[in-house]
Amino acid sequence: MPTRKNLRAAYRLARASYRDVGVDTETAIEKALSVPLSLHCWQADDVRGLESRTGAVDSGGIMATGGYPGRARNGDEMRADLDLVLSLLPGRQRLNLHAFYAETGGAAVDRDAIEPEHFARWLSWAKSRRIGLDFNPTYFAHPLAASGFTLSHADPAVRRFWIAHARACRRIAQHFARATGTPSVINHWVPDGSKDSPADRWAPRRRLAESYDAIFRDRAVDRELCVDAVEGKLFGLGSEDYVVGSQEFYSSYALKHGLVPCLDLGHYHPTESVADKISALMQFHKRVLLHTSRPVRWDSDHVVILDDAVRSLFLEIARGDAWDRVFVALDFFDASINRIAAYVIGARATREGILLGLLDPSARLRAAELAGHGHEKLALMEHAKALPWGAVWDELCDRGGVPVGADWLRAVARHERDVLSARG
Ligand code: RNT
Ligand code: ZN
Repeated sequence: MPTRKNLRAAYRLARASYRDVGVDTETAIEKALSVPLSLHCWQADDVRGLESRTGAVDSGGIMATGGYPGRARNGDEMRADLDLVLSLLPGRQRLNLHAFYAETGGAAVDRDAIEPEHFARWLSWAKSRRIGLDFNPTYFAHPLAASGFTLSHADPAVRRFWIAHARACRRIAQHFARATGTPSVINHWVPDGSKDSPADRWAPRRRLAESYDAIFRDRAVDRELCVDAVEGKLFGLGSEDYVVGSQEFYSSYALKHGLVPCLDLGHYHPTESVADKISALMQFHKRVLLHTSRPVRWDSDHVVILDDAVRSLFLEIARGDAWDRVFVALDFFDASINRIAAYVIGARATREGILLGLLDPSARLRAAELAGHGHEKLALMEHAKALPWGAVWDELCDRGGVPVGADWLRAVARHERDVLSARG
């Protein structure tokens, strides 16, 4: 572990290097610490949920693989793990809940009947930690999702069930917003689609739009408090040929209805750049929701690392100075490694990406480009890669009051020995 004196010395030098290219590291650190990251609760338990029924039903297009010991088995264990995670992350965090983490005290409450009271324990935990809550209807892992269709199902009774679920969820999100004093982002993702060439691509999309119309018609929900986002994708497990809620469907629907499009780093063709979509979508959309994830050959939801996709995504947000127009949320699940470490790695990598975006010498680069000096722009871009950002990141962690470097691993090892090893 570096001494505080060495950390400070390294930071001073780094600060000077950045000053040379016109970047103020102090401003960057302050801004990078202030961007809220919404931590997905579902890494803690491998996306199983807390309903007694789950396990037997199809996972619905997503899958956590691996058998590392220590998975959280109930809400209390999840919250205990999340407490440790929060203590190791610099900056502001939120918690992102899924509806099937309702705690009903053993009572069978189906998803169309959930109420704010079923999230009372999550809410009081969040309030005592002073963090905001985001939310997601759970349109998967349920018998009425087993066909692969939910809001776009051909049977009106099935659609009605999921519409009722979504309406219940929006009221819960609004309740969270009022109770925590911060708007709740609610993200709608449905697994709907087919494995093989459907005979009809039209009707499910018409039904999906109609179902959403019925959901968002609810006048009892204030859209300032409950911020609705919609997430499309290219394909999923069991929906390889056709996804009803595709990118075109959702960006158009969101634009027409003033909703927030959600872009997940794992939801596109491997050669598509999500970063490039930002400046296009944001000409028209006021805000976007970003799911940081890592697709390895497919939408595998690996733990986020500081890869090119993450870096270029936040570079675009920084260059467009769009921080007030994005919501950043994590979305990955890996059951093959320590789950607390998975959170810390993914959340730190996301915030590192944010810091790196803020440290970009964009003004210089733009000036070189405008002057027609392409060679100078390219040379500066290459130079920027070699600037000592690691020292700035260490300084950020230190100011954020959390372990520097990989020192957090010690706390994770202790927790594994004292807490996780006792879990069956
Ligand atoms: C699935 C979407 C969605 C889910 C979560 C659990 O492909 O990315 O965001 O991962 O709702
Ligand atoms: Zn996602």
